[in-house]
Amino acid sequence: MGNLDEADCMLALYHFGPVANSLTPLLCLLEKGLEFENRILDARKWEHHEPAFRQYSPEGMVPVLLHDERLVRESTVINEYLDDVFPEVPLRPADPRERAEMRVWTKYVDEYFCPALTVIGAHRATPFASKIDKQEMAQRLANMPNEEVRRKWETVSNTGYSEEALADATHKLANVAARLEQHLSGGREWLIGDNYTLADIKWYSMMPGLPRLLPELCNTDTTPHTMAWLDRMAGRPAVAKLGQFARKD
Ligand SMILES: N[C@@H](CCC(=O)N[C@@H](CS)C(=O)NCC(=O)O)C(=O)O
Repeated sequence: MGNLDEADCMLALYHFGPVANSLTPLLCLLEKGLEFENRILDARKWEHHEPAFRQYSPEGMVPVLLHDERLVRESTVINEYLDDVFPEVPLRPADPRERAEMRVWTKYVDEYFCPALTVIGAHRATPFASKIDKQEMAQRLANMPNEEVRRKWETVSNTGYSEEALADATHKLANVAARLEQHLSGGREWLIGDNYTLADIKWYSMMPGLPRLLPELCNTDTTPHTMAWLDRMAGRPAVAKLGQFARKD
C-alpha cells in the first residue's frame, strides 16, 4: 500500500480492521484494486472517541471513507459510492431488478443481521469491559454521542446482556442462517444473479461470525451451502489480502 501524503491523499479508510462493518469497505477497496491510506484505529484504546477522529465521525463510529477531502459514512453507502466513483471493476448488477434485490440483501444485514450479531459479539466483550475502572467507564460513557453504542457499552461493562436479550438475538441469527441457506440451496454461486456483488461483500462482513460464535446454527451438516459459499469467499484473492489490514498488536 503506497504511503500517501495528507495533502494529496485521494482515498483513506478509517476502520477497526477486517471485521464486521469495517470489513465491508475494506473488501470493496481490495476487490477494486484501489490504492488507499490504511487508517486503522485501536478500539481498545478508544481512539474512535478522540477529538481528532470525531471531526470525521461525530458519532465516534467506523468505517469512514475520506475521498478528495469529502467524507462518506455508513459501510453500505460507502460501497455504493465506491462503485459509482470507481466503476472499472463493477460490483453491482447492471439489471435494475437485480440491483434492487441486491439492496434488499444488504439492507437486511444492516437492519436485522448486524444488530443481532452485535448483541452476541458484544456480550463476549463483557469480561474485558467489566474490568475497566468504573470511574473511567463512566467518563467514557458520558463521552459517547451515539445512544445505541452507549447502551451497548453500559450493558457489557455491567452484567452483560440478559438471558432474554441473548435468546432474542440467537433466534434472529437462526432466521439469518436459515434465510441464507435456503437462498443458496438452489445451487447459486453468489447471492445475486450470476456475479459476485456488494451483497456477497456485505454478508461476508458478518457471516464468518456465525460459525465462530454460534456453531450450532451454522455448520457443514445444517448449512452446507452456506459453508461452501464461505469457502468460495475465502478463496478470493481480495479476501486473502484482508489479514494485512488487521492490527499487528
Ligand atoms: N451502520 C453503520 C454501523 C457502524 C458501526 O456499528 N460501527 C461499529 C464498529 S462495527 C462502531 O464504530 N462501534 C463503536 C463502538 O462500539 O464503540 C455502518 O454500517 O457503517
